[in-house]
Amino acid sequence: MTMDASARVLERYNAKVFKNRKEHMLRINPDEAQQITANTRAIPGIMTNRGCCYAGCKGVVLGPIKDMVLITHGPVGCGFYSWGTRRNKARAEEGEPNFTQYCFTTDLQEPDIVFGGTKKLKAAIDEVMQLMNPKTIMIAATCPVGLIGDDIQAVATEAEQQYGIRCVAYNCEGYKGVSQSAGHHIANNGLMKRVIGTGSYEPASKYSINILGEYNIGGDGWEQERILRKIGYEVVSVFTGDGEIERIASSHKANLNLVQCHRSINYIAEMMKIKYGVDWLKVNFIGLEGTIESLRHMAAYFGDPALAQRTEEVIAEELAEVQDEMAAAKARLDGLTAALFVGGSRSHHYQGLLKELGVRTVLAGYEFGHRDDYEGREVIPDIKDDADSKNIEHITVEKDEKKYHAYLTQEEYDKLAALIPLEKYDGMIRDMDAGTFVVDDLNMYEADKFMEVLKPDMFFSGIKDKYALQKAGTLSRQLHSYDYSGPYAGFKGAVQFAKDVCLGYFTPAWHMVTPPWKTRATLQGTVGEK
Ligand code: CFM
Ligand code: HCA
Repeated sequence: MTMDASARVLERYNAKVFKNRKEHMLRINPDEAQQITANTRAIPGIMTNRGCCYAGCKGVVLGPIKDMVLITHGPVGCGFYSWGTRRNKARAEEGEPNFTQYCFTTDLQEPDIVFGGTKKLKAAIDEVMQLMNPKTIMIAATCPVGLIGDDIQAVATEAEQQYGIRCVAYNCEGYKGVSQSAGHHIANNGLMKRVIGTGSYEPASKYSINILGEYNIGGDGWEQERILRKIGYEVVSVFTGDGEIERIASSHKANLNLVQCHRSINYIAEMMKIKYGVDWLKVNFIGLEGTIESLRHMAAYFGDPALAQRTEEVIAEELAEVQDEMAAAKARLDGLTAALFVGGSRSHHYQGLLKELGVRTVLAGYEFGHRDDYEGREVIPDIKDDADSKNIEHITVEKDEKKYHAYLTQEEYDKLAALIPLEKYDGMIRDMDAGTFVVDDLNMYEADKFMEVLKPDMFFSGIKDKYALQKAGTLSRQLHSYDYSGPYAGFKGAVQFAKDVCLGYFTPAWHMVTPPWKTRATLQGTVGEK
């Protein structure tokens, strides 16, 4: 394991691909301000792990909102394969609906592509109104809709007039941008323009907060809310795990925004800061240290000694409950190594929790992170680093009679930064050990090859590569879906994670698999030979 780990991975590429992929890899050197290429198009033919713009808009940001109907306007596969595959949990509020279990799609067929699909979309809205009678409908367009030019915005406006509901259409066609990230941006813009600021819910507490970028995967959001309520905070809304339209609509009345996943929702945090003056704080409720630090930062923000004291009481109480189990897990896992490859912030957030369990991260990367996720905000303002934004409508936010775009030029950014203190935060690179590797948009070939060279004891990734990695003899846990476990956030979540990693790592199954590199020099051939 040396400098040439990435060189060995790159050696099979032709000159053009070599040059491209080389810029997406680096070896951590804390003495340098390191830069990485990110948020650029994947090379055609490479088996990238990334998803599409529609996945980011419909699946990630809008999908978890439970009291609205979300119609996929496109061929049936887009709706079907994004149905129930992300583990954003939701339960209905008393007397209120939970539509997240359903799949609504217009099922576009060839004649619709030729003659237009808006008729089908209108019919779908009528049917939804008849069957479900929701107060809000959202529409998410997939690739062919953009290509044939269906005016989904007009259909939405018409539905609003006809039914007196809120109907928001998103042109989040899959091909837009370079990854899911463009879809996050489009979804954020729509929520800002059409939902936030329209609600009538009044927060009761002066310690009122929103949690942004928390999608309640495996119940993570519920665990965070439990801790925050115990301290005395009022959670006005969560974006968007187990989310409700009316609360999201009233979120501008909260006193502070917490940003858990920065990648998918920084746009809303920035826009709410500009438009409503709601400050935001970067938090990380993954890992004990992360959770404790985040809670202390929140108390410091509100500056009330009683709140700070209550925070310390809750921390002590929660820690006492989990400390023994964490120590026991650490005793078993200490000295192991891990690789992490997830979409965005999790590859960073989980490193702290792993460290608490004695597991060192030797390789980490994001599917679609931007440079600021790697390098930190001081290095480059995220808002301008938006290769995926070329096709995205930008919202204008007004401040002091001047107009700012939510997607700012450097000049606009500098002006605005002088006007309001924009948040700074560290990227992943700065938190990693010297000599470890960072790879952006890791592909299947590179994952195999890095496994061979770095031999991490466990690989945290997603469904696309989990079984290939596992058949190669290494524990692979899904950090997207938590392999149907969780929650992993907060104090209790940390213990659940520790237990799951122990169970996985110490299963006797590994003795029955021989990693390919033990029997041959390359990865070609059958897996599992003795
Ligand atoms: Fe944020 Fe997420 Fe992530 Fe993400 Fe995702 Fe996800 Fe993820 Mo999958 S919003 S960037 S687009 S933390 S769905 S809940 S697990 S890739 S690391
Ligand atoms: C998405 C959703 C996903 C996919 C997970 C995976 C999720 O990107 O469209 O590839 O295992 O978390 O459900 O990231």
